[in-house]
Amino acid sequence: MTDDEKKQRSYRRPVRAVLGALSGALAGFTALAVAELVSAGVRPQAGPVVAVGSAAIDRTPAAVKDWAIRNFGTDDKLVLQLGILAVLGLCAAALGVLSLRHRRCGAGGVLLFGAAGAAAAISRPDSDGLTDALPSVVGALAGAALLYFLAGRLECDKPTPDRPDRAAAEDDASPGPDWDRRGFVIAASAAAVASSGAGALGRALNGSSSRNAVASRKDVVLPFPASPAPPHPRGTQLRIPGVSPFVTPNNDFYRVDTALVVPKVDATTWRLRLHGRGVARPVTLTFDDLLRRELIERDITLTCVSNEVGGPYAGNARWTGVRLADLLAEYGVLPPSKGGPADQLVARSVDGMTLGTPVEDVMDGRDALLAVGMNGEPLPFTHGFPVRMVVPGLYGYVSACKWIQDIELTTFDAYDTYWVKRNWAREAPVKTQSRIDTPKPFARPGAGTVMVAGVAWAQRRGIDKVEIRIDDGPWQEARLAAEDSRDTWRQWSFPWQATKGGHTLTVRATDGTGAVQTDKRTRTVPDGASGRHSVVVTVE
Ligand SMILES: Nc1nc2c(c(=O)[nH]1)N[C@H]1C(S)=C(S)[C@@H](COP(=O)(O)O)O[C@H]1N2
Ligand SMILES: [Mo]
Repeated sequence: MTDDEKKQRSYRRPVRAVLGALSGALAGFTALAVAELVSAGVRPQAGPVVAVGSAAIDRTPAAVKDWAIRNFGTDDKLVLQLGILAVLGLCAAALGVLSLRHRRCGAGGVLLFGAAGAAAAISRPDSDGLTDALPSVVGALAGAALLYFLAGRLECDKPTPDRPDRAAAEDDASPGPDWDRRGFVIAASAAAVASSGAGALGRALNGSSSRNAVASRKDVVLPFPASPAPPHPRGTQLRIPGVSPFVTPNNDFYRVDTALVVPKVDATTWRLRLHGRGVARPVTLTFDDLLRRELIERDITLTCVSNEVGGPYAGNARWTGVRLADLLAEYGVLPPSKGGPADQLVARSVDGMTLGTPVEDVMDGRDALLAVGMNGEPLPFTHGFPVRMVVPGLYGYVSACKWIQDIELTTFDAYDTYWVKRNWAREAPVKTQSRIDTPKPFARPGAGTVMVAGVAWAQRRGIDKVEIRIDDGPWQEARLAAEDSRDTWRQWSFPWQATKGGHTLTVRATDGTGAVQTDKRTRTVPDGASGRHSVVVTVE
């Protein structure tokens, strides 16, 4: 072999590997595109990426979920999906390279991924059974067939000891002397075009299945509530830049759920089943049944158990809905304190989530709602359209079921809900918390009067006092904004005479029972973070 020939052979390897990787990636793309198209005929949620992503969410340890929420916030699902696609892309490329030597293994690998997707789809709590496997299976078959074919086009005679220089005899930097360049290019291009078409068609079809839901939401006219919320007292909203608005606009309202694809439920076909222990007359209600009932409107602050001290997962909205206690009573439910046999209300959503709420809390006189409206409009899809629960004083994961479709009366002994199975507490009343919204951490305000302001919450108990401490100084009382209700957060402000240098500002609240917010730091797991929020600033 001449030096030139050696050089050429060393080119061929990388070129071949690149073409192999490309075949793999293309096969992966085809598999996903075909799966997307098939999922349109089954259920959008049965598509492999959504199924695997949802299964991954279910199996994510609480600590990791917490970390994901902390770092990616509401983008956590986008990050997860991109992560899955990146991993799939790399694996597909690797299978492509593998198939250069072992065609069957490469194609078999694609089928294995399909099997994993199918298994994930079938194991979803909202799965319709075996048909949910179809998108993954059909997609994988298409991908495997394509890879097998493309790898065949790339096949060449490897140099063997008795024909050491055959491969080197070719004079271009192609994968091998016998590779079917024409066949490869034609097949690859055709597959790319066809897959793009199939994928786009699948996307469009999946989108149209949600069109009815969108239309049904547009058609909702919320009746005027029989019991409207009183207007906000004057002075609930401070005029201080940087403080969280008293009412959180729907678009800014935090979102925490496990739904990789936001469920789009058609209100006209939606049903709510109420059944279980102590339900004298089980019933199935329609959306119109709910709207025809007496509606109430209440301001309620919702908080997530995953909210860190000082974190953003709290929001305040004006909710419209049916008083859940009245509805339960009408169908014969008694709270445990009056001899009712059920102490847990399990709410199930269309996406298979389960949340367990103490029946006693729901029926103790607080305004637990089956909400249909949020800040004057039908619930946004992301916040549970058409109907969700809202229970003042309890963290969202034990009370605020979105996209609800089933209420079962049972006991805490008999059933553990989704997050309880994952080591979160069975019962989780909201802990008293306060947050400094302004100044922001590491701000550099000028010396003189600096307005320190924020919000504090202790739903059901209310906020009676907020205090601020500068460095290790004494606690000084902040000025409280007007209280709207015991179930809403309350703004506060403190004019601080700031002196030059670094300072630590700490806040603590006292709730309506006189209890001072603890300084004992705990993690969010199992029943919500405790401790006090501090902000470090440098006064210039
Ligand atoms: N169906 C469903 N409902 C759900 C959840 C969920 O994952 N799925 N998450 C709960 C949690 S943990 C919280 S804090 C609230 C958040 O409601 P939001 O997204 O409207 O703010 O919804 C609750 N309801
Ligand atoms: Mo939550």
